[in-house]
Formats: sequence, structure tokens, C-alpha cells
Amino acid sequence: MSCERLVLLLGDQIGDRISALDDADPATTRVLLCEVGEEVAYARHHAKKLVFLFSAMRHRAERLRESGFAVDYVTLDDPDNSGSLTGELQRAVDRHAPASVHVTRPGEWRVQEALEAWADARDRALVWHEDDRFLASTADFERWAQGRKSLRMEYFYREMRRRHGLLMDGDDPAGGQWNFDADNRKALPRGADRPEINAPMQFRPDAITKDVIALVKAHCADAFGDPEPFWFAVTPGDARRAFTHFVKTRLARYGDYQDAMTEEDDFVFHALISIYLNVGLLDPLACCQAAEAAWREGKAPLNAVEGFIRQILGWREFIRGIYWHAMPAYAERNALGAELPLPEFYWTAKTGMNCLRRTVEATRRNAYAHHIQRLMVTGNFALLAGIRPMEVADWYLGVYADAYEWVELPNVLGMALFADGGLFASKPYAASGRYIQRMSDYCAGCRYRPDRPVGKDACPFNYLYWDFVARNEDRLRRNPRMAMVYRTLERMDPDRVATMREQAAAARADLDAL
Ligand code: FAD
Ligand code: DLZ
Ligand code: SF4
Repeated sequence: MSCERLVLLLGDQIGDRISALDDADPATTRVLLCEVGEEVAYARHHAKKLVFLFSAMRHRAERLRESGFAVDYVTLDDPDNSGSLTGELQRAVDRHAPASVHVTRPGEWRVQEALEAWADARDRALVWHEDDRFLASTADFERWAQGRKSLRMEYFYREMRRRHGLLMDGDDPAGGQWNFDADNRKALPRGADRPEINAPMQFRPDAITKDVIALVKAHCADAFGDPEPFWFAVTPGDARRAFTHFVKTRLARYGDYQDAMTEEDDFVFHALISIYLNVGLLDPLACCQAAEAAWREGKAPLNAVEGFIRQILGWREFIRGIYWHAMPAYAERNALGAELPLPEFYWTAKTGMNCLRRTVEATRRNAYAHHIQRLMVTGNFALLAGIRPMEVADWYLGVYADAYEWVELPNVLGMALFADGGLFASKPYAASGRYIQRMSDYCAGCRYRPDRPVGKDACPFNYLYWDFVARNEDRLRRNPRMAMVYRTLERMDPDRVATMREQAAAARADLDAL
């Protein structure tokens, strides 16, 4: 049956509004959604990520049908499934001979290239629609970035606050400050003083999700982690309920404990909404506005609300801008010449380092880890040890349910690994075991000791830290923000430094033995 317009909806374009459907007439439009082997296989995805995506895609297809659209939904186990997005697009074109084919721009360079190559090879024009689910377009970011010597999130964020009128009192930032980060670095108190942490809202799998769980079990045997228990929201309504629950029960403490880690709770006071935001089940502006309303109604303090809004309006938008600004060369960056393979324990959690074990275990349980675990545990270790950036990036791209390259790659290469040489980070986020000790309760249950710099019991983060600093002296010494670190290194006993470096070299030769 022919149609006038064929719209390809990608797996992360499944909220209730997407630009490719904005002016589409259901009577003459056919929508294509497809589960394909190539996307399942391009990273070693977490089983829960696959269940989430396929279930949310299938729920979107149902809603589209209810609104009168004709929908072609190709399941992963369809015997005719060609296995790729472009293969399925071609099959749909053959079936329906559409007058035009429409796509909202993908979130990954790779997918955009594949779709462009498909169109070029057939001398066929794809009708591209900008992805306007973001608060800054890629053109906005380019305008902002043009002519700047350095790209710093803080200045971008201030412009975004002004432009969207978020947390503004006239021309001034609410509370007289743009940023309350200094208030947001508390560790969780222990014992009776520890505040109660409400768990994120969980949802029971419905019939569609149960079908997808069975599909993933049968067809995605290589996936990381288990598909069950599965409790993510898979519809916009449930995602909004989960977010409202966060605003009511966790936002107020989000700021204070934003950087805190504990082995007793996988989520602390984080929102757990990137999973939903990144596929369009939640709207970023609505989330920021709801958080601001909570502050204006006296339900959450300013440090929490500003911190939360900065992550979405600032970091999320900025990171996306960086990705499209710097790709495709960005993916090749390895400014610190890191060449070790990814240790096996990133998959197995088999390591004596309790912080890493706990973070990988939580990642495997939930397809989620919060920001400080990603940055200062798994990211920091990979930075200090010198793991090849693309191996680290592939791991992050697979294991987290919120991972798509536009957001994962700059966070890994730029923020965690300094592999882009400081395109947007002013210095590497490198830290010794002391930082993890201060911000978590991991060290108490560890075979290593965070107060020991060398020796059998020494925390590997300690000697790896000084080895990292010394190893990268040529590359980092001129960085003014590293000056104090290099002054400290100079003042250290050279024999002590040599011993740490020897221990680091032995550890780096077999990281899985740690
Ligand atoms: P919260 O702490 O509650 O923050 C609220 C929201 O702010 C998040 O949902 C997210 O949308 C946004 N946000 C916060 N920090 C960032 C950031 N640095 N970049 C972009 N958005 C941000 N985020 C992803 O969405 N996908 C990824 O693949 C991803 N990979 C990461 C890899 C590394 C090495 C690091 C250091 C960070 C990564 N992040 C990624 C950013 C951040 O860790 C997650 O967005 C956050 O942990 C998601 O959990 P949450 O919703 O509970 O976040
Ligand atoms: C991540 C992912 C996976 C695992 N599977 C699919 C799929 O089967 N079909 C699909 O349309 N998209 C999938 N995705 C998301 C894509 O890999 C990619 O991240 C987005 O298309 C980028 O916009
Ligand atoms: Fe991690 Fe070191 Fe603490 Fe062990 S002692 S938990 S390795 S920081």
C-alpha cells in the first residue's frame, strides 16, 4: 500500500512529540520503527537497556496507532528483518513507495552517516528535521562557541539561564549567584544522622514489556547484566510520575549529596531521568520548570534546584553541543596516549578494589550508576591507569541505559579521560583514594587502605595517581590548574616517587590482579 510520507522513528525518538511528525497527516503518513541486530550489536548493551528501548518503542507504536497513524513495527525476531536501520528503511520504501521519507536527525554521527549514505546511493533526498527536543540547537551552540578560546560550560549555562528565564530575578541570577556548587559536596553522614533516602519510583512490567523481556532473553545472549528485575517507566505518563516522585521525595537533598557515594544505596538523591530524557519520554524544559517551582514554593532549597537545573540546562545541552561541534575527529582523540586494554573487571566486577567492585555491580544490577561513580570511580581509574579511550567509551556506551553517543562520548573522552586535551575541561578529573574515602563509605570494606601511598595494602588509586601525574608531566605541567600538583610532586622524596611508580608499573601490567 503506498503512502505519501514515510517517517523513520529511531529508538531514541519515542516520546509524544518529534519534529518529523509535527506536520504529518495521519491519513497519509506511515511510521516505521524497527528493532535491528546491528544496533543491538554495535556496543555490548545492558539487557535492561534493550528491554527499555524495545518496550518504549512498542508502546510508542501503540500510541501512534491510536492517533490514527499507520505503523510498520519490525521486531527483532521477524524472520524478514534485514538487521539494519537502512535495510529496514529500504524494505519499507519497497513496500510503500512513499513520495517522501522523513527523519529527525539522529543522536549519533554513525547513524546519520549510514542514513546519508543510504540516500546518496539511491539518489533519493531524505527530508531531515532538526531534533528540537533540546534547549539549544546545534546552530545555537556553534554561534556561542565561535571565536571563543576555550569552551566552558559555566558561561554557556549563564546564557541558557537568561535565554530560558530559569532561576532569574530580572537580569540577575536567583539568590545572587549563578552557581551553588560549593554547597553541593557533602558526604553522607553515617549512623543516625544519615537522612532517609527514598527509592526511585518503580513500575511493574506490563504484557508488552514481558514479551520484550522474553525476546531479549532469547535473542540477546551476549547482553551485559540481566533483563530482570525490570522496573523502568516505558511511557511518557509513567516517566512523568517517576520525575514528580523525585521532585517530591529527593530533590530537596539532591544538592547537598550530589557527589556522595554509598554502598548502601545505588541512587542516593539522584533523579534517574536521563534514561527518559534521552529518548523523549520527558521534556528537559518541563523538568527544569518543575524544579524551579519546587524552590519558589519553598519545597526545595536553592542549592539543590540550581544544581539540578545546571545539570540539564547546562551540562546536558553543552555536552550535546560539544559532540556535534567536534565530531567526527573527536572519537579519535587520545591526547594522553593511553594504550592499556580495558580490564576484565569492568565487566565481571572481580576486583579487590571495593569502590570499583561496588560501582560495576550496581551498573550490572541497574544499567545505571550516578555521576560521581561514573566520573570518579570507573572514569578516574581508567584515566589514572591509562586505558585506551575508545575501549572505555565502548564500555560506557553499552552498560548504561541512558547511553547514546552524543552524550556518552564527550563525557567519557572529555570529562573523565581528558582524551580531548582539555577541549572543555580545564584539567583532568584525577584523584587519589583520599577523594573516594572522603565522599563514600567504600574504603571501610576494602582490602586496600586509602591512607597508604605504597606497599601491599596501599590503595591503587594513590600510587596510580602520582604515576599518572609524573607520566604525563610533559603534557600537563604547563596547565596552570595543575601547577600545585606539580609543585607537590617536586617536593616529594624522589625515592618515594620511584617506589610508587614501580608499584604502578607492576599494577598496570596486570590490572585484573588488583
Ligand atoms: P542526575 O544527577 O539526577 O542529573 C539530572 C540530569 O542532568 C540527568 O538526568 C542528565 O540528563 C543531566 N546530566 C547531568 N550530568 C550530565 C552530564 N555530564 N552530561 C549530560 N547530562 C548530564 N549521561 C547520559 O545521559 N548518558 C550517558 O551515556 C552518560 N555517560 C556518562 C559517562 C561519564 C564518564 C560521565 C562522567 C557522565 C556520563 N553521563 C551520561 C552524565 C551523568 O552521569 C548522567 O546523566 C547521570 O548520572 C544520569 O543520572 P540521573 O538522571 O540520576 O542524573
Ligand atoms: C541503542 C539502540 C538499540 C540497542 N537498538 C535500536 C534499534 O533496534 N532500533 C533503533 O531504531 N534504535 C536502536 N538503538 C538506538 C540507536 O542505536 C541510536 O542510538 C539512535 O538511533 C541515535 O539516534
Ligand atoms: Fe577504592 Fe582505594 Fe577506597 Fe579501596 S581503598 S575502596 S580501592 S579508594
